[in-house]
Amino acid sequence: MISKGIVDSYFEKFKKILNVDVAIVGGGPSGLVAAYYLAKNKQNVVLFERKLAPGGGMWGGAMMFNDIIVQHDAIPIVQELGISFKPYDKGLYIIDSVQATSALIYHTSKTGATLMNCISVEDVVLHDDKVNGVVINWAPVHREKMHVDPVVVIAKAVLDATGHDCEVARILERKNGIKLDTPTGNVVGERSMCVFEAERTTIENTKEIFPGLFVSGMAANGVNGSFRMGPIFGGMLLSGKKVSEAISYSISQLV
Ligand code: 48F
Repeated sequence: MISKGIVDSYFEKFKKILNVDVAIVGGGPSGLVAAYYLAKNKQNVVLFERKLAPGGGMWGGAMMFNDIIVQHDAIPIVQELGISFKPYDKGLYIIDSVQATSALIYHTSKTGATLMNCISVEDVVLHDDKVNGVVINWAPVHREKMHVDPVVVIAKAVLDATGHDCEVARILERKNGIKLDTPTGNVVGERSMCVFEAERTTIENTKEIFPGLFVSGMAANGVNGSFRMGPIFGGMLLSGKKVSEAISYSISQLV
């Protein structure tokens, strides 16, 4: 009886995410914030995270010292999510990384986004020269290198929020010989650490890089050849919010 309840409920959820407005790949801070605002804006959104726990690089603070820094500009998002913060220096605030990450996950789910953990995105769906979905499989299938065919999820827009690896953009480029909206037309790859410059460009680089494919967070800097920034998270939060607005607008323009 208990197992039946879980199986019935899970497959009900699974059926609902087979055709969505937005499919987000990666449950780090930028992907979670994007999912939160898209769900708040009544989009049907699913987020795929290959690990057991969403949260990406936010849990661990700096070298496992579990506090993070957020800039003044991102404090309205922090307040909206009910996360505690304390002033530190010149427009910078300190936040407990475990409280921040769990709050993000909780509010994203509670607002109506569907979070699917333990699932990896291994490819995109290309139709009429536009990305219109993702190809998924169980994360352990990939880890064990099992030869098992995947399942397809159709989406009006796809977000690559996979962090430093920019996995979705790399797959799209490698398999299809297409040009991305980046300085070289390819995934340029991230540069070394340059904290405040990287924070600024994270937001600047947050955009649609190919019809139907958007990038946020560290993936936005990675595809565009910008710097990394370490345990400062304002750019990630603002990037997630910015991309949610770009995606909502793009969907509103579809006939
Ligand atoms: O790296 P990550 O936290 O992404 P982000 O939102 O934030 C970056 C910061 O955490 C930090 C930083 C600081 O400011 O530089 O690194 O850009 O989270 C990315 C998530 O995507 C998952 C991965 O497990 C991680 O949780 N992921 C990556 N590739 C896939 C994936 C995939 N193909 N399918 C599913 N999940």
